[in-house]
Amino acid sequence: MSHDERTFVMVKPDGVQRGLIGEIIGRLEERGLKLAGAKFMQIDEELAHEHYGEHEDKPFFDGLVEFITAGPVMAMVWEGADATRQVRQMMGTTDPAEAQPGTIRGDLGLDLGQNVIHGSDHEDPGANEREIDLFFDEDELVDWEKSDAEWVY
Ligand code: RTP
Ligand code: MG
Repeated sequence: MSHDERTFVMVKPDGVQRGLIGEIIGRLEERGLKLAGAKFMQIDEELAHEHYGEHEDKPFFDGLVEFITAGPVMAMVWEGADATRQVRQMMGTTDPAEAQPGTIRGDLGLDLGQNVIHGSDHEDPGANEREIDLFFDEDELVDWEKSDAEWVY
C-alpha cells in the first residue's frame, strides 16, 4: 500500500450554494480519508488565476475564473493512502454528464461548468502540494491520528 499523502479538495461555489458541503465531506469521511485542514473562503481574481493557471490559454478560462470567484468555496486538505488519486476517482470525470453514477459529479454535478468539486490532478506530479501551499499556511494544517481511546467512545 502506498504511503499517506495530502491532497487539495474544494467544494465549488455551486456546491456551496446548493447545500452540498456536508454531503461531500461525508463521502470523503466515509471513504476513510482524514481531514487535515478546512477553510470556508472567498477566492479572489488573483488566487483564481494562480489556481487555474494551467488553463490560462483555454477559451473557457474567463468563465471558469468568473464562476470560481462567484461565491464562497469550502477549501480543504484531505489525507490518506494515495489520497490524490482516490479523491479523483470519487469525483468522477470532469463532465458530470459523462461521470459514473456513484461518483460525486455523477450523482451531484449539473454540467461541465457546475461540477461541484475540485480535486488536485493526480496525473500532474506535485499539483497536490502546490495547491495546498497556495490555499493554506503550514500552521492551518493539523497533524492528528485517528483514535479509539476511551475519550472517544
Ligand atoms: P477541476 O480542476 O476543477 O477539479 O476539474 P478537472 O481537473 O476535472 O478538469 P480541468 O481540465 O482541470 O478543468 C477545470 C475546470 O474547467 C472547466 N472546463 N470547462 N468548456 C470546457 O471545455 C471546459 N473544460 C473544462 C470545468 O468546470 C473543469 O472543472
Ligand atoms: Mg483540474
